[in-house]
Amino acid sequence: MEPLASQFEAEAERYHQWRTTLSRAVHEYHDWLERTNQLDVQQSIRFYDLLETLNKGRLLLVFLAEFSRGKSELINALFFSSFKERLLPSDVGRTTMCPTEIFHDPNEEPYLKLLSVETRYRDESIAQLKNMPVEWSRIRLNVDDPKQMRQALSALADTKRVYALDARMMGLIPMFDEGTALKEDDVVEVPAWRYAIINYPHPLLTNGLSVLDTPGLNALGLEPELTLSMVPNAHAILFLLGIDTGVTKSDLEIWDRYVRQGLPAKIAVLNKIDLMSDALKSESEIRSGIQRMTESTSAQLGVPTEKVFAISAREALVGRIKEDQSQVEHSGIERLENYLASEIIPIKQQLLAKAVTSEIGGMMTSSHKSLIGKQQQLQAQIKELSALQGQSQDMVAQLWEHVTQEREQYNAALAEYKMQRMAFSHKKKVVLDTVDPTRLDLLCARSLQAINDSWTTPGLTRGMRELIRLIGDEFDQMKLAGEDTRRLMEGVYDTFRGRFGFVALEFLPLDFEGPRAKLALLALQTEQFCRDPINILMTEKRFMVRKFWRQLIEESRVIFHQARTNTMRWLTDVPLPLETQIRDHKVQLELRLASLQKLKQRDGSIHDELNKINAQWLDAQRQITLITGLIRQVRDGWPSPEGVAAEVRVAAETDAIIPKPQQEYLDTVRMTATARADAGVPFNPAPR
Ligand SMILES: Nc1nc2c(ncn2[C@@H]2O[C@H](COP(=O)(O)OP(=O)(O)O)[C@@H](O)[C@H]2O)c(=O)[nH]1
Ligand SMILES: [Mg+2]
Repeated sequence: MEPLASQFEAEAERYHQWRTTLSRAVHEYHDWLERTNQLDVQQSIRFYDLLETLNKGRLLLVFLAEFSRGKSELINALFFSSFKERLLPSDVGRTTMCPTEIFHDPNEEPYLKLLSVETRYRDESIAQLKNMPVEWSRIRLNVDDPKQMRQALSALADTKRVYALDARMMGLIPMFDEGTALKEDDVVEVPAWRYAIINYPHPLLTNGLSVLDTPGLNALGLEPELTLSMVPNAHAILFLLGIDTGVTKSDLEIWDRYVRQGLPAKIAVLNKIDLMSDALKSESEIRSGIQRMTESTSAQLGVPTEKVFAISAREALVGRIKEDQSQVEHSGIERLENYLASEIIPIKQQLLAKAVTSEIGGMMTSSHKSLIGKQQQLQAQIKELSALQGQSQDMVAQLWEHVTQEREQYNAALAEYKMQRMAFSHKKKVVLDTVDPTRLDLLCARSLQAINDSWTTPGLTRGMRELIRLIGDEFDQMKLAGEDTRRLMEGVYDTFRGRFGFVALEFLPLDFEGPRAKLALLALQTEQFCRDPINILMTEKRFMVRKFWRQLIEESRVIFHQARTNTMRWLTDVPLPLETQIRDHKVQLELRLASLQKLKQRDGSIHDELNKINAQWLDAQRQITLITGLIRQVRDGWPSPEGVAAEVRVAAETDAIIPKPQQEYLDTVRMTATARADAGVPFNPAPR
C-alpha cells in the first residue's frame, strides 16, 4: 500500500476498530437484557436493526463537479494508484459517462456492474433496480491483472447511438438538444450505461468508505434520485474545480443547486495546479498565484480557505505510479487526504453513535436507573433490618405489619396503573394512526389533485407545496398527540415517585426535527427545479417533471417513514423505565416481606437475612458496573469538545443560507452536543 495514504488509512482502521467495539457493547447489553429476562420480541428486533446499521454503516463521499474537472483522475490517485495504471477512464473526449459507486463488500468477489441506459424507460428507481440482478451486466474484476481491470473499467466511458426519438423518450434529450431541432430519426450519441457499481478491495473501502463519482451538471439533472436522495444523504461532498477555468457559471450552478444548502460536509478542491507551472516564473510566484486562486474560490463559494485544497490529481497519480515522493508532495494530495482522515471519518462516527443512543440509549439509561433504584431499596432494607438487631419480637411484628400495608397500597396503585395503561394504549393508537403509511398515500393523492393533471412545472410546484404543507401539518398533529401522551405518563411517574420513592426520570419529548429538516430541503430543491428555465420552457420536459415527482414521492415516503420510526420508538421508550421500576419494586417488596415473615416465625436470624441482602446488593453493584461500562463505550463515540466546536462552526457558516426548520434542527444538534459536553452525567440519549 502507498505509505502516503497512511493517515487516512490509519484513521479508517481506527474507525473500523471503534465500530467493532461498539457492536460488541451492543451485543453484550442485549445478552444482559436476555439473561435478566428483560427482552421482548419488539426490542430484539430493534437490536437486530441496530447491529445491521452498525455493520453496514458506510461513509459516503460524493465527487461532484462539472465534467472534466478531474474527478475520475482524483479517484484514480486516491484509490487505484497501486495498479500502476490509470484505471478509471479520464481523458479528453473519453471520460466516465455515468454515475459510478465504488465500495467494498468482502462477501463478494470484485466486480463491475452496469445498468443499461434503457432502464430509463421504466418507472423503477435505481435503488429499486439494485435489487434486480437481471437488470445489470456483471463483469468480474481480476485485481491481479491491471490490464484486465483497465479494460473492464473502460466500459464506464461507453456511449451508444440511438434515434433522437428514443433519446427523448428516455429523457436524455436536454443533454444533446441545445435548441437544435432534431428530427425523430436523427441519430444521437448517448451514454450506454445509466449507473455503475464497482466492488473493489481497497483498505479504505473495506473499512467502510464508499465513493460516488458523478458526471457533470447535465447528467446530474437527469437523475432526480441522485440530487434528491444520494447527494443530500452523503456524509461529505468533494467539489472539484479546475484552476485553469476558475469558478465558472456552470460550476456555480452545481454548487448553488446541489451543494450549498445541504447538510453534508463540504470540501472544495482546486485541481490541475500543475497547469500553473511556468518556466519563466519562480516557484514562489507560482505559489502565490495558486494562493490567490484559492482565496478567490473560497470567496466565491463561501467556503473557508482551509477547506479549499489546491492539488494536482494528475501529478499525484503519476507521482504514485512512478513512486516519486517529491512529485506526490508537490501535488498537494496529502493535505487533502489528511483532512479527509481527520474530519470526515469522525462525522460518520458521530452519526453511528447517535444511531446507537437513539435506538437503545433510553433503554440503557433506564436499565442504569432501575439498578440504582434497586440498590437504594436494598440499602434501605439493610438499614431497616440492622435496626431490628437486639429488638424485641414485637418490633419485628410491627415492621411486618407496616410492610404488609405498604404492599397493599402498592397493589392498589398497580390496579390504578392498569387503568392509566389502558388510557396510554388508547392515546398511543391515536398517535400511531397519524403515522400510518396509508395516511401518506392519502396525502399524495390530495397533492396530486393540486397538480390537476397538468404535468407542467407550475402544476408540480402547486402539487409539491401542497404535499409539503400536508406532511408538515401531519407532523404537527403527531407532535400534539405525543405531548398529550407524555403528560399522561408524566403524571403517572410523579405518583410513583411521590408515593413509593421511585428514581427520578426525565422525559424526552417526541420530536421531528430530523424529518422536518429533510422536508424543508426537499421543498427548496423542488422550488429550484421549478424555477429552472429548462424545466419551464420545454414541453418534452413533462417526462422529467413526472420523473421528478416520482422521486419526490419516494423521498417523502422515506421522511414519513423516519417520522414513523421515531414515533414508534418513542412510544415504546416512554413507559419502559417506569414499568421496569414497577416490576423491580414489586419483587423487592415481596422479598422484604418474605424475609420479615421468616424472622417473625423465628425461622431465620437477622444476621443470615442481612447476608442475603448484602449479596443482592453486591450483585446489583456488579450489574451497575457492567452497564456503566457499556454506557461509557457507547458514549465514547460522542464528539469531543473540539468536535462540538466544529459542529458550531459548521452551523455558523451555514447560518445565512439554511432554511429555518433546518437551522432549528442544527441548533438542536448543537445544543444537545454542548449540553452533553458540559454535563458530568454518564449519559444523555440522542436527539431523535
Ligand atoms: N493538467 C492536468 N490535467 C488533469 C488533472 N486532472 C485531470 N486532468 C485532465 O482533465 C481531463 C478530465 O479529467 P477527468 O478525470 O476525466 O474529469 P471528470 O470528468 O471530472 O471525471 C482529462 O484529460 C484529465 O487528464 C490535473 O491535475 N492536471
Ligand atoms: Mg469522470
